[in-house]
Amino acid sequence: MLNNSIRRCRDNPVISINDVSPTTKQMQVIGIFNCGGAKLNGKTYLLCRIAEILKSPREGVLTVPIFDLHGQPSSMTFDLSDPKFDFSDNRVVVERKTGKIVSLTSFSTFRLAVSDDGVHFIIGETPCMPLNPILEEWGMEDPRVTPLEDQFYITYSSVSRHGVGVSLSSSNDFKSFKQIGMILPPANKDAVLFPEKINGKYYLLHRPSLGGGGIGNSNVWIADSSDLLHWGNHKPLFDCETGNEWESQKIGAGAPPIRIPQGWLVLYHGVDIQQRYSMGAIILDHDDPSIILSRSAHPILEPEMEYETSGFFSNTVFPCTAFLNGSDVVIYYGAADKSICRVDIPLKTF
Ligand code: MAN
Repeated sequence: MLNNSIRRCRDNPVISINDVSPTTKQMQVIGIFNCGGAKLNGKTYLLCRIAEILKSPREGVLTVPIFDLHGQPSSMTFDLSDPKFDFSDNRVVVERKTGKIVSLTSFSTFRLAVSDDGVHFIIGETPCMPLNPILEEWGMEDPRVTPLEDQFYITYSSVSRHGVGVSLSSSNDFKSFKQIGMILPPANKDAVLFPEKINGKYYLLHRPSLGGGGIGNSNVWIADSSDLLHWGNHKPLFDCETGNEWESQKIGAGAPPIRIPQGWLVLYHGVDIQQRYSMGAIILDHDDPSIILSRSAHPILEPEMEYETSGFFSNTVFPCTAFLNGSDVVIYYGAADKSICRVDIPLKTF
């Protein structure tokens, strides 16, 4: 059901494939979507994930850019009719015999988008963040940006044959970036940093991907650190076993927490059994963020518009950025792993 209090931007998608140039002439952009964002000098900066493939010489062939073991640009080619592989999940190539993911179907890097009004963006023509060819052999994904002390910290997924882990970089101007390194090894993703120290410690939400070994679910955990590099005191914080169908498969933190009068507001994504991604919210205690004060029973944003229900991975809304703007929360989200959209939601909705 469309909720009247939420206002999707009339210009949605605010950023789409047509706005982006491929990294090289041989590449083709297939999506610009999940983005971390920050405000700086009155402008909105979005670090956007772009997914690319290599143009194929013929129909029925998929060529994915990767880095080889020596850190040199390379590629993997698959015949889409090859019975050895299962291509039914658009995002990955699965070897039928072992059930293992042997490749992604695209390679992701980050582009910077800048706007004066939060709706019209100018997008950089080349990837803006350096890449670690070993840890990011298969790309870098889903950035979240947290303003903290005098820096912007970027948490993101580093993807390689070794798995998906969480890396950290920093910048103070979005022109140069410092790679800090992997802070949580595989399998982990969807990490968001709190924008303030709490009782002298840094806090992080993260999502270990469990379930593969048959024990546990993909739930959201909390950890703390005194230096941003070494994380400990890991505790499960909230889970997907709520009885709510829309978040029954897995959940992951979305945008970095924002301080509202009631506590820390955290937007997250919940996934149902049909792999439909919706957005929920949770409020954590200001002084002890391991205390949950309230949680949405129903999704606050669901895939309903055509640009959300149909795309590279259809039926997906994936928030990674939220700003307070007067009495509204402005959210940027990836729509169907294809484009970037904006929605404004009154704070009172939460
Ligand atoms: C995973 C991640 C996201 C992606 C969703 C939907 O959670 O890879 O980047 O947006 O799936 O495909």
